[in-house]
Amino acid sequence: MIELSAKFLKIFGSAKSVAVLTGAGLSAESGVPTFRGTEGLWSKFRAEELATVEAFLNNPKLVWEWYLHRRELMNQVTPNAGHYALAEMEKYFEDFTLITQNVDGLHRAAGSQHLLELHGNISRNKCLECGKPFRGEINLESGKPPQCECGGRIRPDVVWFGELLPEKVVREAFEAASRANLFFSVGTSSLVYPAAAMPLTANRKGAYLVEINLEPTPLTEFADYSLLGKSGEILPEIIKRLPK
Ligand code: BJW
Ligand code: ZN
Repeated sequence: MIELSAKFLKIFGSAKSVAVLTGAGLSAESGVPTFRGTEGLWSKFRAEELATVEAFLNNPKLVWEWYLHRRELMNQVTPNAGHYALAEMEKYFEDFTLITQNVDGLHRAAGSQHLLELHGNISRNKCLECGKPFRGEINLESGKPPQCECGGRIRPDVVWFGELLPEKVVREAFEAASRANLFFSVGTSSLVYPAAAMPLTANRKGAYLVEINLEPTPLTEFADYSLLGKSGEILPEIIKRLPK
């Protein structure tokens, strides 16, 4: 049983508007590797080598191999107790927004409805030039990824460094952060913007800010309440304390 502060429980029990931002740490207990850290995806490859348009243009085959490898992995994993707890939390509040940086689709699989995917979704493909969705097979045997009818190269529908996030999604996320009474930041290193600005916006507009992470992050000093530990253990404990 995890000790939870009385102040937090009071706010949790009376909040009308709740927003949650999640990162790779939430899916770690499902077996999806995080990005940073010694076990992270980028301990072998540097981000700039793979998660930019330049990297894709320089070596589309390498970038596609990395994404197909991760897609394969993500096809085999299932939501964990943290994903299910957030899907459950949604039912208790009049206004609830789940904002995720994750591209793995696990929140949807767990049943979350009001979900904003900031960095896209790894299961989709689109054209690099015209943005049109592509539903065909990705076959790398020829050494060249498929092309769109416009001649553009097909790429994963995720957001790389230096690219703009989907406009409507970001706008709705900042709106949800601005009106929240309570904001949770869960399993994210709080290093990547604009996502990292969302908890700060919420806090500046008056939300009580809770951080759940294995370790302190640059956000921790701004949090009203920091819970150190696994999100798959802490979130279910929090849900148990909701008034019936
Ligand atoms: C657990 C746990 C458990 C583990 N329980 N916890 C200088 C200053 C400010 C900004 C910039 C700057 N220079 C450039 C920028 C902008 C840039 C940026 O933020 N860079 C920073 C790194 C400095 N941002 C962008 O480029 C964004 N676009 C943009 O800003 O457009 C405007 C613009 C245009 C042109 C120029 C400049 C600006 C786009 C960002 C796109 C991010 N894309 C990625 C890849 C997605 C595709 C893919 O999956 O391959 O998104 S990067 C990667 O990082 C991925 C993630 O969503 C994102 C965040 O990572 P996350 O989720 O926080 O994971 P980790 O691994 O970092 O952390 C995991 C955490 O979990 C850790 O803290 C663990 O402790 C914890 N944990 N197990 C609880 N069980
Ligand atoms: Zn196209």
